[in-house]
Amino acid sequence: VTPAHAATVVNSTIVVPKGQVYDGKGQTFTANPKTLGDGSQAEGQKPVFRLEAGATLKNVIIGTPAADGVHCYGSCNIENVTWSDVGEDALTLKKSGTVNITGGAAYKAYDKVFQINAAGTINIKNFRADDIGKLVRQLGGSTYKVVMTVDNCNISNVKDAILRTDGKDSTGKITNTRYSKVKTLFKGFASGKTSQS
Ligand code: DGU
Ligand code: CA
Ligand code: CA
Ligand code: CA
Repeated sequence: VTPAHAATVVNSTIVVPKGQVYDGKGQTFTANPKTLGDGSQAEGQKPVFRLEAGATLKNVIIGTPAADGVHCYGSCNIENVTWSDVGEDALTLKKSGTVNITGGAAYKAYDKVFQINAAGTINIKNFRADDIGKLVRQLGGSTYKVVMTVDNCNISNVKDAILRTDGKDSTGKITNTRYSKVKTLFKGFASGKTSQS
């Protein structure tokens, strides 16, 4: 019998097919550093989970090492997922779509938590983040539009910015959120593209 507290070591990326729900039931998953990546800042690591368009990942703890976290190939729903020690980054939008993050947390991200590599929307709600570089980063130098919203979150110890873009059309909105020791809320947005209340 596997004790409830034992982490599952993931040797090859777990794929959640289009439109399906993967419920981890509170289990902890860690990357095999030899096959997926060691969770350092080295690029090119593999994800622990790959979500196809419309997939949902819920009730999962991603432990350490976390490699390249979660990759979303289109819209995805992330519910009650906690990264206890973010690897290279926590989640990447690889193809256009909407990422909804509801509940959960991310800790110890040396640089980025959510990396946005395609046009789309990221909505982050009821989330906790501590000891991170940035909560959301639109791919450096990219000019497609990304809509970023943060609502009812608790964010602390941010070395760079909560939301960061280089895209002139991208927007950032932060509502009803507590923060402490955050260097800046928004970085790189065009004037009039951010709001906070
Ligand atoms: O400067 O290296 O987007 O992790 C660009 C960065 C960028 C990576 C990548 C990723 O290409 O951070 O998804
Ligand atoms: Ca990266
Ligand atoms: Ca880390
Ligand atoms: Ca990455």
